[in-house]
Amino acid sequence: MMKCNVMLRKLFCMIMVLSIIFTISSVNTFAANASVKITSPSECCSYTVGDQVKLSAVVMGNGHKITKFFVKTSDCRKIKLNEASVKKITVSGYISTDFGFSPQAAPYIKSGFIVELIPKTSCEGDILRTETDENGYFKLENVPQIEEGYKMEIKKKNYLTRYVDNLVLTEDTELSSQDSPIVLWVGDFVQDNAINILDAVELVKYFNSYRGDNIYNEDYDVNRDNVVNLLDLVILTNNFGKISNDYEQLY
Ligand SMILES: [Ca+2]
Ligand SMILES: [Ca+2]
Repeated sequence: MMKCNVMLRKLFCMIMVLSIIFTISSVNTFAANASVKITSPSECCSYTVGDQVKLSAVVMGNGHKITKFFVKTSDCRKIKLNEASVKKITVSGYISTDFGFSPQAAPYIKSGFIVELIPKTSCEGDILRTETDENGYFKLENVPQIEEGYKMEIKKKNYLTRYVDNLVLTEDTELSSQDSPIVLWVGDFVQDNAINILDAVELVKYFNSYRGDNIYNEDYDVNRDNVVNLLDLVILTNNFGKISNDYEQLY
């Protein structure tokens, strides 16, 4: 009886393995340039037999999805499904702001904008992140070209976060140029996606302070001229009342 159970178990395993191989093989017959990838939960994870994974056949190039498969395995082996060969692209651009500042202040103002690409259907570990250099330039390389696209967030301390809801890219893309950068508005000191009286109150706490004195805080020296004064307040006032949703959708 025991021996019979072992035989049955081996037979069952073989059937399951063959069914997976057959399924993947059959996907590849849909088109010469089709590839198989895991669409759920994510191709970046390892799977244990018994997990349910969702496979799809994708024609690389135009991202058209042909069909979907569900594969359910149920024995005790641990398997690793290889990452599908997904086209990788480069996403770059320039970010700046809209108020005047000196050339000496430019590196401080233009650097440090954090750019994140967040896959619309994958796990958090897949978030791609970089930040701008002193010229406001950023570049993300080896970005998987996924048909579902990305959400993009651009943020920096004291700036109003800018969101892009749907970014579908199929080739290397420069999102903005040095002459026409993506603009972020300054003044969201209390970072709640709105520039309002709460932010003004914070700035006023440091009003008329100079670099080197006890009150000065460069976070509130918006134009980085070593003094927190009326100029900084005017810049804030120009953005007063704005919320993140007021940004134009970029793409
Ligand atoms: Ca705020
Ligand atoms: Ca200032």
